[in-house]
Amino acid sequence: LRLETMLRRSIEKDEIFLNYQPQVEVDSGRLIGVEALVRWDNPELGLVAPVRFIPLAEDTGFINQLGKWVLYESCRQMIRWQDAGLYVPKIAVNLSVKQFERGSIVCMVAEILKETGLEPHRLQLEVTESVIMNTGDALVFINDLHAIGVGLAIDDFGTGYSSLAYLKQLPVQTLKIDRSFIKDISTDSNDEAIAIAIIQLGKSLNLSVIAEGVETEDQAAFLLRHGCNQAQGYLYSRPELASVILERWR
Ligand code: G
Ligand code: G
Ligand code: NA
Ligand code: MN
Repeated sequence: LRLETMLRRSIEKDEIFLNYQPQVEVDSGRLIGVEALVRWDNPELGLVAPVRFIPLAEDTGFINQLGKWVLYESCRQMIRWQDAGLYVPKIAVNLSVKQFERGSIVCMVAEILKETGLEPHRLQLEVTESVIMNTGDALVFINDLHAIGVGLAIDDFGTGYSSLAYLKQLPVQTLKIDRSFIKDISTDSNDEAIAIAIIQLGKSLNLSVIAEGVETEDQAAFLLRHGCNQAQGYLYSRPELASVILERWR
């Protein structure tokens, strides 16, 4: 309960901030985007991991406030980088299932884009398969978001259970291969087969595929060999502060 109280005050107390993890083109090393990852730094608790406070935020409804803050900050940061001379092509922002349940997600996103001036196609929303499958009106929301021009990526792809028939109906542009498949890609033949299958699926459905959790040159070489030219992971960069991104990529 105390944690909940502290979390509720975290935004007004300026304890919430974002890290950004670069997404790169594997062969050229070019920056193609960043993923925004929320952080909570409390004076008493120190840095609290998202796996601890996101579920709490979801259970208590605070996720709506938090999610809105994250979206605003992400879009604003894109403009700040641009003003400082760094053009980041796109930013990926995670959405939780509770944000879909609220219904007003589309209005909120449209308003934030308008206020910040970020072009809709430079915002990509990340949802997991379970979010899509467990939200009654997900298809409606997702179509509405598509209609206002924002992109959609399916996060942790391969770990859920979305049917391919369903996937085909969705206006999604990107599949993110879950990092659990990338981890042992060179040694585990099952993971290897799954990664290749997802890359092929992306090709067949005309979707872009990005691998997450890429940590080694071997993994990157594997991806290139199999036609996946987008990656994110510690090999390229950890999630960093906006200022660090600016220094490193400008
Ligand atoms: O670095 P990492 O520990 O940031 O992220 C842990 C988990 O928290 C990931 O599954 C990520 O998708 C999730 N996460 C990070 N930022 C956000 C956010 O802004 N909103 C939601 N809903 N989840 C997030
Ligand atoms: O669920 P989601 O895919 O949004 O989670 C992103 C999480 O993965 C964050 O916690 C982020 O810090 C973490 N992450 C990003 N790159 C790597 C990596 O190369 N290796 C590992 N182990 N984790 C990573
Ligand atoms: Na994500
Ligand atoms: Mn993921």
